[in-house]
Amino acid sequence: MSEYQLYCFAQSGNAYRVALMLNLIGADWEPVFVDFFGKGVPRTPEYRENVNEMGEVPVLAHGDRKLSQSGVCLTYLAERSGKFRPESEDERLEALRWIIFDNQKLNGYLGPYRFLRTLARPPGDPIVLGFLKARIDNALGILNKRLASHPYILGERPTIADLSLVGYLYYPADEFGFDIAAEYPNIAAWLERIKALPAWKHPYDLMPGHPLPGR
Ligand SMILES: N[C@@H](CCC(=O)N[C@@H](CS)C(=O)NCC(=O)O)C(=O)O
Repeated sequence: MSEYQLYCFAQSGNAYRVALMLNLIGADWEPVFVDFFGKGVPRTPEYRENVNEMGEVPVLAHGDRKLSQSGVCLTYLAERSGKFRPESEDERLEALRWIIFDNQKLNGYLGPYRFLRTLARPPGDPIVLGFLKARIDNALGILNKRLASHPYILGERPTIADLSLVGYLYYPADEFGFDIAAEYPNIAAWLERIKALPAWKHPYDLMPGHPLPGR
């Protein structure tokens, strides 16, 4: 068995953050497929009892530990590997600030937006989609402005803040109905910088479950 197991599925940008980190640090890891769309596994009592009481993916298993919340998983891997780690107290606080912003306001809206627009059956209410899109545009504008003066979120090198923020941003534009890279040039350049890191992989090449059966 590999050292790390990641409970995940290909369409989850929340899980992609951790899968990407594991790959970039060269960890010995394997995915554990969670059937989210077919069997709704995270909603089952067994999953909540044995894997994650919060009913979410990702979960990072390491020995006796089962960690959830991608920001916690990224922090754990950064502490253990020394890679993508914010170093000073100021850097740690700054990384945490961007990870919380990301989880709540950027990918925290972008993931549900894509889900309701493209993956849910039936699709979401247009009024809800419109609300989410306005919040997403605001958050992407904030990120694009930050990246005008910073090659990476904290400065000159990539950290877990970057790996959190890329969560959903490599998925195909047609899944969102708008092209983030085309609309936000600083985000586009930053995505290319991260994509150039050795061992970078696309979410659909890193995690199981793509394409969805029958789609
Ligand atoms: N803030 C969490 C979000 C995790 C999350 O919402 N994961 C989705 C899958 S992409 C999920 O499991 N949703 C099930 C639910 O909310 O009931 C993280 O970063 O890990």
